[in-house]
Amino acid sequence: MNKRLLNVAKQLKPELFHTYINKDFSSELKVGEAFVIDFVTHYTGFLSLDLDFEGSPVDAPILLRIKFCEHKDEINEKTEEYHGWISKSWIQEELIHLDILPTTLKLKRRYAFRYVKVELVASSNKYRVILKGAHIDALSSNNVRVNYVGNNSLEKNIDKVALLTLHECMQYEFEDGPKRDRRLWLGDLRLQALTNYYTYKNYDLVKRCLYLFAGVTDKDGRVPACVFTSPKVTGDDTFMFDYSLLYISTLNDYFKHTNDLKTVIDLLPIATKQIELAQNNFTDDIVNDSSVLGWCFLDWNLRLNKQCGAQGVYLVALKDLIELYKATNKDTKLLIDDYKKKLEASKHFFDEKLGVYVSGKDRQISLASNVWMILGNDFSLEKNQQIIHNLKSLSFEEIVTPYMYHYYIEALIKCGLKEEARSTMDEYWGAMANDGADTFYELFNPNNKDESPYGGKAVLSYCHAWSCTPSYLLRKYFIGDNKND
Ligand code: RAM
Repeated sequence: MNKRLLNVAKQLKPELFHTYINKDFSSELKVGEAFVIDFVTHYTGFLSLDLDFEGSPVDAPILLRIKFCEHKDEINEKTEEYHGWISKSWIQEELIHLDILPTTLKLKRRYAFRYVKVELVASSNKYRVILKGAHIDALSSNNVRVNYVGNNSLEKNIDKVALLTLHECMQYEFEDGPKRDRRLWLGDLRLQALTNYYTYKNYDLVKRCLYLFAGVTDKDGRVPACVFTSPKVTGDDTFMFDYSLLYISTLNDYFKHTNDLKTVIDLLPIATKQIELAQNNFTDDIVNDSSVLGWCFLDWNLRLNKQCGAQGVYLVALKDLIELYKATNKDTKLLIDDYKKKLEASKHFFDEKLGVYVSGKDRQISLASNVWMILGNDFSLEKNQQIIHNLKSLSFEEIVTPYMYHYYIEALIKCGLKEEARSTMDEYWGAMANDGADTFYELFNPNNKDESPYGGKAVLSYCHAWSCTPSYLLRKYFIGDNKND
């Protein structure tokens, strides 16, 4: 824990802006029935409900079940059937007794939702319960509005949904999702920050997050995969090979968009340390494989072998570190030598016959491995295009997160396949938009709507920051003046 670095983060803690939403109505709640309030779009904040009664005096309490849903499919989802491996407590439900009516019930916990399902579980039959109003005190550290962009109504809608996704996740930090996990994760931060540079431009929030990570490295100097900020700032004891390395890329992106050399100089030792520590994971310049879940993230496809993708992430991070060294006039020789060695060793992953990268002892073919190696290598456009082409003729492990789709699109762009990149974006995020998304999801497999790495869908987050990047991709590559940026 580095107090000085955390103090910088503390100084940058943003204020939260409030938006108040009020709905007035008068609706009788009947025992065993549910009333669904639709707030028309997604909010992150505190709910209160006005409740009244008609008839005889309130001679017994009422028991309410209140369920918060980000997506319409959650309304009728049987949450009691969820028995997955991450905690049930993420499910947004409350069971509440109220002894006195009329009253305004103010919920203490912050929720993320568009729909609120209010069910009267029990009450006495001597009086009728009336729901009279619902109010949200919605919160975000963003108060900037941005015009939607896109070539057609689908793209404009994608941009609108992506912008709202980012807005909702901007709280005291960049949260990964306001429903779950409600905390700062490194992989998510990188994509949020990139999108933020082209939209809301809250540079201080990115800087704060960079300092939060810098302040909680472990005893060896490793950047953890995520940070908790309440009740006090604490680094998680989860470390992921790729997430630690992407700290470097996040710092380099920050520098490119702010020119804030002072911050770079301050944080460069921490960035450099991630490359040094990563060396322990290599044998003969090839990343060691592992079967430990989460040793390296890449994507939530649980069948994915991460070895080759991890090598690609290392190369990407090393290239970013070289850029940072150049920007600060530091000697890059050792880093460049290392890049050459690691790239040369990456031939180990290349299957000459198939013309694609393969990963692990079973030589698994996956999109994720090839995407990260394309992003990490220094091959010609044509050679990388050929890899994508070869891959398409084979069957391969797919990807299921908008996070990994983002990197897939970046890889297509790097190969000069801009049209394909754009149509992939339109198709993937468009399918979520057509699925009724107000905000984009943590996970979306167009080929399997029931996909969940957690053993059930009830804990999935439907407003997940790493899915906000169409707002970045559109502005950086596809429309307007920045097209050739
Ligand atoms: C999930 C979170 C987060 C992601 C990690 C790897 O638990 O949703 O967004 O970064 O996985």
